[in-house]
Amino acid sequence: MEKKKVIFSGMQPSGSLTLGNYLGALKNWVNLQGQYESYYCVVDMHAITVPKEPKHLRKNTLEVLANYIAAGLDPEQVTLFIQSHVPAHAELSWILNCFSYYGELSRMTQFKDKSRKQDSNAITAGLFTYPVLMAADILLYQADLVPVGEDQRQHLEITRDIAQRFNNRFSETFTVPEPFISKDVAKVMSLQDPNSKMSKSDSNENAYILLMDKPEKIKRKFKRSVTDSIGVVNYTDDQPGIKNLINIYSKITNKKPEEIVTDYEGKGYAKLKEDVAEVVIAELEPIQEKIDYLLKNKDYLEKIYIAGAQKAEAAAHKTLRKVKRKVGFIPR
Ligand code: AQP
Repeated sequence: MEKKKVIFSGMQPSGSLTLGNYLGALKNWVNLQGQYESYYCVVDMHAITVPKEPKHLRKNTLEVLANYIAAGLDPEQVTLFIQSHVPAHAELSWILNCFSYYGELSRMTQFKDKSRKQDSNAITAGLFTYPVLMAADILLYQADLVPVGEDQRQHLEITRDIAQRFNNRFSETFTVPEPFISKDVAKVMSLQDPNSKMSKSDSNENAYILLMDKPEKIKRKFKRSVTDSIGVVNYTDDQPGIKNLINIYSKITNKKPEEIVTDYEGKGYAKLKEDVAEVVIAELEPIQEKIDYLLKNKDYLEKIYIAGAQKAEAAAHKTLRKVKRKVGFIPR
């Protein structure tokens, strides 16, 4: 039997998951399960690259795991685990740090964006080397494919560069992964600034929809979403707020943007906002019921992440042993 291709991806528990995380990545992961050997991780080590309250980190880590399962990831079919439970991620990350360059890391858009939001004295080395830890996450599992949103394409490129550099310096060690970006999902943008992506760590809670937001909150956030003064529903870059609402609507209903524009001819923005809220609420309702159930059953979540870490650790160790030998570390 042909060996299944390997998939790895993860999300940060930097908050609870947003509609952007769901439409941009998680929904795609669910569609792919079964066809691949899949590892999905809650990347808590990435989440501490910016200041984070320990009690919030603990809460968000379990929430993200619950969100994964509630959205449809099946722990019987995929390996679900918490990054810090598998120390090989930190170990490989250090080694890869020594094969990554200051120049290439300085060009990362996410670093530039996130460091702009921090006090310049509070930008950590961890934030700077974030893409190297991400490379370690992926390369440890010899992943063939990494399903992420469009916003992560640049980090995937650096992962490929690091893998190729290491393979060229020593010998074939890492599978060079391909990004797996669903074509029909543009970035989901902030509801308050439609030129920036929707992010769970945004300081303005009206900017994002959380998978856990209750219907009234979802309606309110869409109602307040920033649009423009043109007043006609069009799918164009000149109307980024409306374009974002159409993208969300389209992704959930599978209707083409042009069809949606036709449906809203002569109707105002208020109607579009109401309808987008309705389809989002309907999509999230069954997921929310499961999230509530899972968060009341922490023992079950614990069983999942313990079993997941054991499986992940076995695969990760194989790669790490090889890497250590190649760089010249003496085995114990
Ligand atoms: N707005 C988005 N549109 C489409 N895809 C998105 N993703 C995130 N936001 C959007 C995808 O979700 C996955 C999770 O990535 P992450 O949690 O590791 O970090 P991130 O990309 O930095 O996500 P956030 O929500 O913006 O977190 P914070 O606020 O902490 O930075 C990735 O596959 C990403 O592409």
